[in-house]
Amino acid sequence: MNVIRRRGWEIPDRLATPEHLFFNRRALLAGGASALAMAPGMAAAQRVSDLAKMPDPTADLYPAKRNETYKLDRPITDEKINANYNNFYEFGSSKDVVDAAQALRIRPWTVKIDGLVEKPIEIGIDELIRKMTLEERTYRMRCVEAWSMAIAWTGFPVAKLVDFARPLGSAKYLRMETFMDPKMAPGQRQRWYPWPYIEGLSMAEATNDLAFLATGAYGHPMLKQHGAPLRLAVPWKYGFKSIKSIVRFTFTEERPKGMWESLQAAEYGFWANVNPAVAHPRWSQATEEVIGTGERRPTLLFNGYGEYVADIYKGMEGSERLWA
Ligand SMILES: Nc1nc2c(c(=O)[nH]1)N[C@H]1C(S)=C(S)[C@@H](COP(=O)(O)O)O[C@H]1N2
Ligand SMILES: [Mo]
Repeated sequence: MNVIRRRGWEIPDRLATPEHLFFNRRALLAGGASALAMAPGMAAAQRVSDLAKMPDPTADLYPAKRNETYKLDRPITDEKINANYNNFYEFGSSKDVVDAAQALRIRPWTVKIDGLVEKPIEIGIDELIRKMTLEERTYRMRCVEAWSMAIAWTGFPVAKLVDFARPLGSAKYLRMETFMDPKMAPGQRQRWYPWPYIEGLSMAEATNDLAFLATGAYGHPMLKQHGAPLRLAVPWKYGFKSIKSIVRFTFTEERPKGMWESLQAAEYGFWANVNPAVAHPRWSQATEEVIGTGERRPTLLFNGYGEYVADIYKGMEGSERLWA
């Protein structure tokens, strides 16, 4: 009897349980104030249109040469679909954040590297990017909400940033932090989220060749909604680990606690490797909707990247490797 027609990439609600479901109830309790806070002002709109005219200072580095090591088992998701279906809670809790995300100011952009390093530094994004050799990689991306995409990222391995940072032997984890600017990002005015967005990797994960810092996608500098100007891509882990718009890398001895982990430790564990055999506490992870195709496919262990990353987790089987 269901006669509602959907485009392939619009997942029926029953299949796509959003990361934030639990918190929506609290949003409702908070009343209309949050809805008002989300309305963009005229000044912001003006600023956005001015910025849109600014050329990207690294545009000449694109497209970068593709590294053919990482092959896809499906076509690359059309950019128009990918660019209009995003999780970026700083700009709203729906998938439709593309307009709101245009308020993100991506220059000047300073990246801080600190914690257990020989010498803490701050570096401008353009200088950092030019110190690295950009390459293109095609990766799958699997969101814990049970949808997936395939993307051509441009960027450099996290391992190169680690080399550049010169961490001390005592560093066990890499903690990453997104910008914090509630004036620019209306989602950050919603105080029930413990902003800023934080994520972390163990040093073994961070230095695995698959761990990638993306500065662009689809052959050009990154669109704002994808987490410009610097965003993590760890394709064997659930999407929420791939933190966007990073401003700080901190090497730590203590395991960092991600924003989602702080909110719901039982659902968004530190390790959170893609595993079809272990259900999220509220839904199965056995299959995924391939955005843009209407197709459902079986989800693969480590999202199909086991040959590169399984060794990292030897001996951790059955532990908190999946859902904390
Ligand atoms: N700072 C920040 N990073 C984030 C998110 C976010 O809300 N804020 N969402 C995460 C989630 S849940 C997913 S699935 C991916 C989505 O990336 P995409 O919009 O480029 O597909 O970004 C991740 N990184
Ligand atoms: Mo996600």
